[in-house]
Amino acid sequence: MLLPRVIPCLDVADGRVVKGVQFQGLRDAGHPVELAQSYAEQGADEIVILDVGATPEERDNQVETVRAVREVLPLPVTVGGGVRQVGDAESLLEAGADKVAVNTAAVEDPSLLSRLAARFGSQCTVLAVDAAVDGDRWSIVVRSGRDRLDVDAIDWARRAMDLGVGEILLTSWDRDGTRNGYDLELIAAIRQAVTVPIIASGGAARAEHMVAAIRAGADAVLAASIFHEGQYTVRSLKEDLEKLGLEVRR
Ligand code: 0VR
Repeated sequence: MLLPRVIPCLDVADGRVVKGVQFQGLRDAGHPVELAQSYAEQGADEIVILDVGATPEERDNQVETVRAVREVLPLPVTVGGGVRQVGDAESLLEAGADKVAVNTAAVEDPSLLSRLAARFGSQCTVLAVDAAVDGDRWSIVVRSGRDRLDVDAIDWARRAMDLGVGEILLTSWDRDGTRNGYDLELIAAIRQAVTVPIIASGGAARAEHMVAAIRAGADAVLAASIFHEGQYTVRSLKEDLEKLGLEVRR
């Protein structure tokens, strides 16, 4: 059993880290390079940088942000947001990203996933699934939560794995920014459906939430709010995880 990864997430718009609730009400949370550097110093295992801006210009900014982050830290970096074609992924990987996460563009054209995996390898190809509770199932949301589609999130994750995806970044839209804990049923359902690693995302407030997500089947736990608002450092959270009996990477 691999040791679980603790992954801070930087949602970036207009060159600044932002944070909201259910992708709304985005507030400034700092500078991406400075935050990435401090999280690395605190013991983060990996960083996710999500471009949550809405414009093509943001995509160019994102490449520069990745380059600047890569210059100051050696950690694995996954980058997502606005990746629409192989060329977008290539620019980000060339700038120093290790993995690229795709959501909306893959829903519109699932073959993008197999083309990314064929070109760069499955280990670089991450499917971002933003899932919202929809009766007794979960539907996917795209375009930064603006559109909810009649697509079952579990079926979509399974299909994406068959298309060559190497990891699932699983965000609960309902839990995002709420501090109510991860959607454990969603994690368990996706765990049943895929054999690739799952990064749980959305809702983390404390170590207990992360332990529950790992026990539900996640291989890694992502958080944004609690790190940006300073309640915890990555180090203090890892100490809490160890007190709860969860062995983590030093
Ligand atoms: P918390 O740990 O609950 O703050 O959230 C972790 C994770 O859900 C967020 O960092 C991020 O994945 C939310 N995603 C999106 C977005 C945030 C703002 C706008 C758009 C998106 O499209 O994923």
